[in-house]
Amino acid sequence: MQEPTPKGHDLIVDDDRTSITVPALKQAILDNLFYVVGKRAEVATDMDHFMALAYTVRDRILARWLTTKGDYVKHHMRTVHYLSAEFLMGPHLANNILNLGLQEAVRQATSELDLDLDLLIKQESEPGLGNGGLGRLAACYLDSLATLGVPAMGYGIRYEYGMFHQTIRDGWQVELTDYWLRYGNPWEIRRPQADVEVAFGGHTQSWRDPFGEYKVQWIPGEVVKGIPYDTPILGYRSGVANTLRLWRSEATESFYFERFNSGDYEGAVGAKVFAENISKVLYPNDEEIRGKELRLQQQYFFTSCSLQDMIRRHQNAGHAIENFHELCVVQLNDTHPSIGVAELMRLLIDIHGLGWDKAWEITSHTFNYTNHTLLPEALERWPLPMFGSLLPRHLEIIYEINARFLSALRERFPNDEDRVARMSLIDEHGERYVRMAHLACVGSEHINGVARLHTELLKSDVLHDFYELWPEKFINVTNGVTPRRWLAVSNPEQTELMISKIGQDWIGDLDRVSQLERYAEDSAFRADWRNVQYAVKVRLTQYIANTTGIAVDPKSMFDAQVKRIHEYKRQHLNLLYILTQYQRLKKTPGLEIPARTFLFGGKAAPGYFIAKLIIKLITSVAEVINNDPEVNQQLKVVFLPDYNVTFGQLVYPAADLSEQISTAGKEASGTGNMKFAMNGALTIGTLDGANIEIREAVGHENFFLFGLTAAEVAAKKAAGYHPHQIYESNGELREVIDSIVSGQFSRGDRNLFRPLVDGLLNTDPYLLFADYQSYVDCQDQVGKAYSDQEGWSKMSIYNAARMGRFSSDRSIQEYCRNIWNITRFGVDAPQAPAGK
Ligand code: Z57
Repeated sequence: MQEPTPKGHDLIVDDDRTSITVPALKQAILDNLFYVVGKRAEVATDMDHFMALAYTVRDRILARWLTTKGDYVKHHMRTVHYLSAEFLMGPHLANNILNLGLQEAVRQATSELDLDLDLLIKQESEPGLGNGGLGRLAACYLDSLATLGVPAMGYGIRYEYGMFHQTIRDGWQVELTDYWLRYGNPWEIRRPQADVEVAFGGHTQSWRDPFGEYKVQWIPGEVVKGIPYDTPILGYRSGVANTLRLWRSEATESFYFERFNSGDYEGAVGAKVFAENISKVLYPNDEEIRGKELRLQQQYFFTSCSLQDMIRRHQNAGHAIENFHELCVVQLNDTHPSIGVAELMRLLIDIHGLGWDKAWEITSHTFNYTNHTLLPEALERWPLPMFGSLLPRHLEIIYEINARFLSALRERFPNDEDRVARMSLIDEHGERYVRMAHLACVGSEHINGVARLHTELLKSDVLHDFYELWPEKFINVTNGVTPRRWLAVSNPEQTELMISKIGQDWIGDLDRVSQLERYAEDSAFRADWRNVQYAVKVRLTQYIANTTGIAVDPKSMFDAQVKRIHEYKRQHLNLLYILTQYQRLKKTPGLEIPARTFLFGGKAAPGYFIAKLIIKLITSVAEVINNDPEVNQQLKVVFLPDYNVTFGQLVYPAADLSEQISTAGKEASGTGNMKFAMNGALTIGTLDGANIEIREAVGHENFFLFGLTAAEVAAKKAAGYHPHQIYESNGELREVIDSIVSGQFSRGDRNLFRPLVDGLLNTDPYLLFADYQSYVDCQDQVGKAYSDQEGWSKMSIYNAARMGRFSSDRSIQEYCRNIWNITRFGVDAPQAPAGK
């Protein structure tokens, strides 16, 4: 090894840990393998080589990371703090290599070492610290924040066990735990010196101080420690690396030893278990929160850690607490961190000695709230007794916020006690609850929905009272996804073809993909486009064969629905069409329809029986159809187990058709819809969430629309909806339903799918029957359109070329301008070194 180069003030020095030449990278991989992993090359496994490469890449991030941090402090930059209970980052290695501009150099270096880069990339187990859309959105936003050079930090929980792994046994979902840290995590750095304490339980005491001021002290029952683990988040060739800071809960030595030394061994062990449980496991429920106390502990834990950390860093940088909101802005990702409103008040008043009014001025100018759902069951409420025993001081503060809020409300709307009861932070109808969305609304400067329709429905419906009171707080920011991970990393074949025509600037500025439009009319390009699509489908075909043993034909249309399994997303509507086609083929053998492979992927919440039954129905239908020689040349059905980010990177590029078929008014935005379309898939979808805006962008003629609108859905429900009548009057639907009930897909068991079918016949809350005919007709049109390959390719290219608006870079620019009031970014960022 060469002597280390002496380091000056500039952290970016060209030595064996920062140089990006191929010989230096080779040397660094070997060096890390020996000194960090502790293995000789002769005996090293693929995992060892992955680790060595990951450390090599991390070394090249560190100077950027520390420089970025220093710059934010030095220039007193207003900083975004994105608080989220979930960050679904996906594997880091390939993304970091891309963002550093090291793709070619690393490929060369590994190949000269006789290592297979793609194999090494596959070794990384993904940090599955999220359920679905909400957690993945947070990850895309971190990517864009760093790319745009926005001073920002992500704050969350370092769950020891992330999203469960799904296996399929006998057609049913079975959950396995995800111990993602088993082989170590090369990307994170533990920072024990930045730990904080978080209290729970106990009671409060109040008194008057010598000046007659009312003071409160919280005497907690338990105290735990939060230890931060930091992961660098690189921008795409921006030279910036922001921080994702995740908190791990541990026992405080003092609390433990106090009990231990006084002979209370059980108490000591109990305190340790209590503390360590908090960051142990991610709740695997998407869109439904039941009032579990551990979940509230998790929310308070990471929110308190993060706010204390923000205050400490603010003060360490030499700023007065009174200016907190000028330098620190907080984005609440759903209501999960909304306890932060009460916690910041507590910290400012009880710990930092501010008066109520000043504390409220700071708090209400710090927070902003993003709502992600219209489903009533997903709006968080905590039973008052539980809340009060876990967070007694916060309940007092919430009462005081509420008292002031309601008295202002009564002034504005006199003699309207119904309104007061509807808007109160406390739900008093029967059992009492704390309403977290109301706390978030009252404590936030801005409230935003995640797609145009969603924001309109928030204003007209779910948060209508708050909109009437504070119309200026409401704003829409349509979601976006990062083109780095979802195109450049996951679809290198299409990326290369695009670069050959329009260069590579679009990766950092997706509006520029519009340059691709003119190639839609170029038949030679369309042929190239189809060849690329075919190659990507072959990749997925091999993966499907290896994991499920099912042989699918890459020449068939790949029709994909990958997302959490939920009734409102209507995977079972997709099934109704598959069964319709099955019945048609059985009746008319040789019927001309283009061959289709239906791909499903997604996890069901472990306690969500109907969702699990939908998986069982998919796998049961798959078994019958795939093994029926009369139809299996034209129809294949595949359920891909353990759908996750890594797997999404394989599926989005390979799909021809994207299923976005939620009941209108139920999907807040959707983001998978964007990933598919960017990769050139056409969408079959309802006028729901961001589908509406995607359809506008790509052109109505390049989108397969069906179904009722949100307004029609509401009207139909109001008028009295009778699914049974539709069943009676629609012959094809009746045959399909009858075939499920007959036991044809359950080895004669007529009861297995009864709960699902009965739900549809009796109530059908998500209106599958109402949309059935429209969906079937639309799917038939899709089939026809696919037979015209030239026409299909045109539509596909127009989709890919018109998705610029759905880059998360655009979303983040809107947040900066309209919500965070951040104007200074990019310009202060150090420049990336040259290199592709
Ligand atoms: C979640 O993934 C979403 C909303 C929630 O309230 C919870 Br809890 C989890 C999703 C929405 O369902 C999607 O429509 C949306 O695209 C995504 O959040 C990101 O905004």
